[in-house]
Amino acid sequence: MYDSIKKYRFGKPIQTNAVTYEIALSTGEPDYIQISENKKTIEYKMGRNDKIYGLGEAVRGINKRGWIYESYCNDDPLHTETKRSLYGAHPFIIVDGENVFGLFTDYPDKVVFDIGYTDIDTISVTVGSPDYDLYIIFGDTPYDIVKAFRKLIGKSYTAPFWSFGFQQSRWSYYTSKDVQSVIDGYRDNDFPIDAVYLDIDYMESFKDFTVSEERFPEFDSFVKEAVQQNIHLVPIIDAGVKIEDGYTIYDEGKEKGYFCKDDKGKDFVAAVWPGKVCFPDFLNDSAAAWFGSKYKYLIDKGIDGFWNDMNEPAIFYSENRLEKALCKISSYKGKNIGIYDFFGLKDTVLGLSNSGEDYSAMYHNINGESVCHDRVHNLYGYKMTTSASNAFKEIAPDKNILLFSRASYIGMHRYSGIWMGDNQSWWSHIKLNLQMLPSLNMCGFLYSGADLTGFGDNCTEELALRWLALGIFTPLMRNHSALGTRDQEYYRFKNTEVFRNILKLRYALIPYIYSEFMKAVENDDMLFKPLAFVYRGDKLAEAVEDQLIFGDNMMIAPVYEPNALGRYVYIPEDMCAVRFRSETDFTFTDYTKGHYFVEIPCDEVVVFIRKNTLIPLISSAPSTAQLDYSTMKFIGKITAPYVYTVIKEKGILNGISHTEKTNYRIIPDNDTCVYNNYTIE
Ligand code: MIG
Repeated sequence: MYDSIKKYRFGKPIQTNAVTYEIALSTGEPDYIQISENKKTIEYKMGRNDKIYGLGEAVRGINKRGWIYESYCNDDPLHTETKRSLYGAHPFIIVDGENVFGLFTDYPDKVVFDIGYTDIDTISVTVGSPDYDLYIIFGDTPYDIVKAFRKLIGKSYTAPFWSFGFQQSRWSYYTSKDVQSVIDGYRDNDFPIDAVYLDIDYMESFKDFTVSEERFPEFDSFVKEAVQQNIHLVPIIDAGVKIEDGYTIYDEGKEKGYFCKDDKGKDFVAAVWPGKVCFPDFLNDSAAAWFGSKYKYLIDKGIDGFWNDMNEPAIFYSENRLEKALCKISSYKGKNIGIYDFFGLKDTVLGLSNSGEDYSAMYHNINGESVCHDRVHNLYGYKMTTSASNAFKEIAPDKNILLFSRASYIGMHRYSGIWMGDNQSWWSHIKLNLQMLPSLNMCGFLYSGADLTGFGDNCTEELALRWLALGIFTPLMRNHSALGTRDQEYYRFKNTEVFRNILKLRYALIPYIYSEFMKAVENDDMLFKPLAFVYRGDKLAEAVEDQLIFGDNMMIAPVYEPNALGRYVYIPEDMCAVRFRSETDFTFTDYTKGHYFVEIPCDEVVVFIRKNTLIPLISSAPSTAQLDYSTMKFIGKITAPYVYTVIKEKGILNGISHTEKTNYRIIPDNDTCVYNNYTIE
C-alpha cells in the first residue's frame, strides 16, 4: 500500500500528527508536477476533463474544479459559494484525469488551492513558507487513492452507538425547564430522540466547566433524570477562558502560564462570549493535558458527550486592535470625512473579528519554543479536541464519550467528529450538506452532519422536511438553530405525523447506518461515495453531483428544491427503489439503468437499493437504547443467496467501541422483497 505513497520534505515542517505511519523520504517528483524553486508553489496543468476531489469541509460541489479555496480554519457563518474557507482545514486533493494522484500538503498554516481560478487549466497549491511535508499518492482510481490516504492518516473516530440516534439542539435552551419541555415535546408526541444539547447559556457567565446554579439548579440530578428518559445531555465547551479572578480555570491557567501569549510575553487577551478571555495554549502539551482534565467536572455529573466550539479560534475582537480602532474612529470626530474614509472606518469595525493580525500577535509555547500562532493556526481546534479525547481515556475509560468539534485539521478525524458549522435555512444548503459528506469522508471525517433545519435564519416546514430526508442518513443527525430564529424542533410543525414517520425511519435504519459506518471505519473506507467512485467509466454517473452511494448497498437522491414534485435521478445500474411512507408502509419499484424523473412527495423518503443486495430494517424505538434487534428484517431484491454483516456496539474499552459482527444469510424468494427469515452464521 505504501509503495504508492511518496513523501517529500521541504524546510523544517511543524509536526501535525496528521499521518500515523512513518514513510521514507523521496526525492524527484513526477514530471507532470512542477514545484517552484522556492518550494512554495506546486503546479499542475489539468486536462480538459480532469476532475478534482477532496478538500473536506469546503463550499461548492464534489468536483472542486473552478474555484480558489484556502485550507484555513475560519469562523464564517455565511457559507456562500464565493467563500474560500470554512472551519476545517483539509489540505488534500485528488486529481482524476490523464494522471491520477492525490496531493496532501501537511502544513498547519494557510494553504491556497487555486483550482482553475486564476488560470482555468491550472492547479496551483501555495504555502506561506516552504516548510511542509508533501505526500503524493498514486493509484488507478481516486477511490483507491482515498483508501491509501485514509490508511496513511489512521482509523477514523468511532462515535458511541447512542449518538446515531436523533439529537435536538438550539442556541439556547436557557433553563432545565426549557430542556425538559423539549424532551417532553418529543416524547409526548411519540418521536424518537437520544440527546438534547446545552449551548453556551447553561454556563455561568459563559465560563467553561461551570453550570449556572440559577438556571440549572441541581444539575447532577437533572442529568440523571435525563438519563432515565434515555436522553443524553451534550454541553458545549468554548475555547476561550473568561478572565475573572477567583474563577479556578482562569486562575490556574494564568498561574501555570498555560495561556497563549502576546509578543511581549503577556497573556494574549481577546473577547468572545464571556467578554475578555485568554486562550489555553493547546499546542503546549502540559496546558492541553490540564485543560482536558477539566472535562471531568461535567463527566462526574453524568455527562457523556461534548461539542467543542469557537476553536479556530474565533475572536470577536482583541484588546489591542480594539484600542487602535477606537483611536482611529475618534480621530475622525468633528471632521468632514470623505466617502472612502467612511468606508475605511466601516471596515475598521467589521474587520475587528477573526483578524489575521490578531493571529499574528498570538504565541504558543511548543516544547519550550515560542511559536507564532500563524505557523500553527490550523492545529488549534485539533489540539483542543485531542486534549479532551486524551483526557477522556483517563477520566472515564469505560465510556465512549461523544466528541465533535467545529475547527479541525486532518488527523483530528482519529479523535472526534465535526459538524458543518453555522449554515443557514437555505435550500442551497441541503445540497451543500450532501456534497460535503463525501469530501469529508475522503479526509477521514466520518462522524459528521449539518445543522438540520439550518442554523441561521428561519426554516419553513417544507425545508425542514426535505432536509430531514437527507439528515436521517448522516451519522450526526442533529437539529440545531441560532439565537433569535423561530422554533424549529420537529414536533412543532403542523404535519407532526410526517415528521414522526421520518424520524422513526431513521431508527429503523440504524442497523444499516451503524454497520456501514463501522465498516467504513474498519476498512478506511467512505460511508458516502460519489457515484463517480463506484461507477467509474460511466460518464453520466461520473457527472452526478447530487446523489450519493450510502454504505455499500444504497443510493440516496434527496430533493433540495422548494415546491418540487420530485427530481431527476440517474440510476447507474439496475436498482430497486423503496418508497417509504413510514417504517412499516413502503413499496418497491424496479428501475433499470438510465435517467428518470422520480416523484417524491414531501411525506415520503425514497432510497435506491443496489441489485442483489438487501438492507436491514428493525422496528423503531423511542431511543437507541430501546432498539430490539430481534425485530430485524431485510428488504430489497435478490436472485442469489445474500449475506449481510450487522455490526452492533457490544461494549467499550478505553473509550473505544467494541463491536459484535453477525452474518445474516438470506435466501431469495421471488415472491417477496421483505425477508423475515434468515439464518445467522
Ligand atoms: O458565536 O454557542 O457554531 O453552533 O450555537 C456563535 C453559540 C457561537 C457558534 C456555533 C453554534 C453555536 C453558537 N456558536
